[in-house]
Amino acid sequence: MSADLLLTHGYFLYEDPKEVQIMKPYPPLGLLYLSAYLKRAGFGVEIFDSTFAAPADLVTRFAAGAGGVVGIYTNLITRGAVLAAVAGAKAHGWTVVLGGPESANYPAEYLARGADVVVLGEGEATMAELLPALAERGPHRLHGVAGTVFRDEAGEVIANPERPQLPDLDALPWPDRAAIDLPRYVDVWREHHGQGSVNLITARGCPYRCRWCSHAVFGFTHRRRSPADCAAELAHVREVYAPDQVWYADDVFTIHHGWLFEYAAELARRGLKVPFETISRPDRMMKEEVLATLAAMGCWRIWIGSESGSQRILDAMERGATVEQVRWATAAAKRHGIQVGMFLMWGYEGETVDDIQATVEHVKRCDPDVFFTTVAYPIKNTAYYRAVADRVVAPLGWEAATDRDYEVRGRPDRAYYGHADRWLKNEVDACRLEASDPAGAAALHRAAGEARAALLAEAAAPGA
Ligand code: B12
Ligand code: SF4
Repeated sequence: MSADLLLTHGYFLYEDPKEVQIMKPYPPLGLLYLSAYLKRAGFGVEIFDSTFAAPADLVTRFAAGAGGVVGIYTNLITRGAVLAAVAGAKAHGWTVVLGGPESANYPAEYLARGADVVVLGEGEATMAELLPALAERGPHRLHGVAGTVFRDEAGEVIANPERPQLPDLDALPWPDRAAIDLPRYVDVWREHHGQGSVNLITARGCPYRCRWCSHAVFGFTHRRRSPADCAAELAHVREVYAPDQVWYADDVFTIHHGWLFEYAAELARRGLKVPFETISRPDRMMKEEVLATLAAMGCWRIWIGSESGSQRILDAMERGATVEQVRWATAAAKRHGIQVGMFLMWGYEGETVDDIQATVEHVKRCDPDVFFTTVAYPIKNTAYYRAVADRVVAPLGWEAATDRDYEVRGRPDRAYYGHADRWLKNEVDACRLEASDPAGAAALHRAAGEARAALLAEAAAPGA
């Protein structure tokens, strides 16, 4: 019997040379949650996991089972692939439902390009109501199905009321990992990094209001699972998939200290210590006990959104954290034997060369084990987007681009931030070499100086 629903996503790892180089794939947990929930509710669900597949394989799948319902996860990097999947599905008579953060930000655009329904917010309960509604009434008479946007018979876009969020995350079944080839992910990780990794999540939503961050799915709410349920899932993951580590995909893993201590105690009670990486905010790490607990639980690397070394810029972002907190948290993590990964952002509104200089000094001082930079991009429906909306320049048409490609008029061009990257990297590397290789360090300092000079020249004469 064919399934009631085919779930897929637009992330095709081998289509993206950068992703192939990084080779740290995780399956989209949202789809696995949907599958588990809907199966428990009695629906037949199949997942076409695109990660290791080619786009043509997905079209072949559409051709093989013409006329079903397909649900596609969307995020901003997969716009082109999702649009191609929508076209492929429609060509074979499928009804297309989209979910995830990207389609929530652009429902009308996706409906205009072939999607039948866009689900906003959490998908589990909405899909359980939508699937029978689609079967009974078709895609144009979905009035009253909360959490959906669709086109009526006259072609008008209808947005139904929001659906309340699930009150109890423990009532959800665990992600349906058995529906995909999860061991392949673990193997790929192990082959490329020596460690197999699996993702899981202990909470939904983040109440903070960093102006550039997308809250398209969970809003500004925050709900946690119980420590016992998370620990039981971790035990299950370890037993079935034997990963060398896990990734807690939470927005802010240490957001609730009371919960963290309880979870650590639950893991200790079960004798469960699985090494892990996760992300947090510096201000939610400002206790020696938090770092000690993370270390005891098996945290080997903590990622910190540091963003800028300039307090002025952190304040403009409404980050709600200080440069000093990042310094303390970084040093404290290292004291407890936890590596630090740092995320940094160039080009936020109002950033000057002095702010970039402050970031270079800050990273040198913190000396994280690894750091990544991005140039700020305005994601639709964020406070940052709204502030720069009249200056957003889309260099390509909507279909061909993503929110990451947006330029903000009046801001330096990409070459400028390329110089900022070289300035930062050379300066940090130089500092690391100073004691062991003074000549090497001097060469790197020179390279950093040249990058800084190029940045200043670019600022004076862009694109020259
Ligand atoms: C962990 C994570 C990562 C990890 C791992 C990704 C992974 N595959 O697990 C890493 C660090 C690699 C990462 C990278 C990036 N990420 Co990320 N990531 C997350 C994070 C924190 C958790 C994802 C998750 O597991 N959520 C839990 C599940 C349960 O939620 P969900 O996926 O939204 O699913 C629910 C609903 O959306 C809906 N749903 C989902 N799919 C479908 C499908 C259908 C048909 C339906 C009806 C409903 C539905 O129902 C689900 C259950 O309720 C989210 C933020 C967040 N809290 O969700 C950001 C987030 C998804 N990432 C984001 C971004 C921008 C990125 C990057 C582009 C960052 C960058 N500059 O490079 C890259 C892209 C990489 C990639 N290949 O996709 C943005 C996306 C914004 C947008 N509008 O698209 C988010 C929302 C963060 C943010 N707040 O801005 N990310
Ligand atoms: S950047 Fe992190 S802390 Fe800030 S709002 Fe987004 S998820 Fe929350």
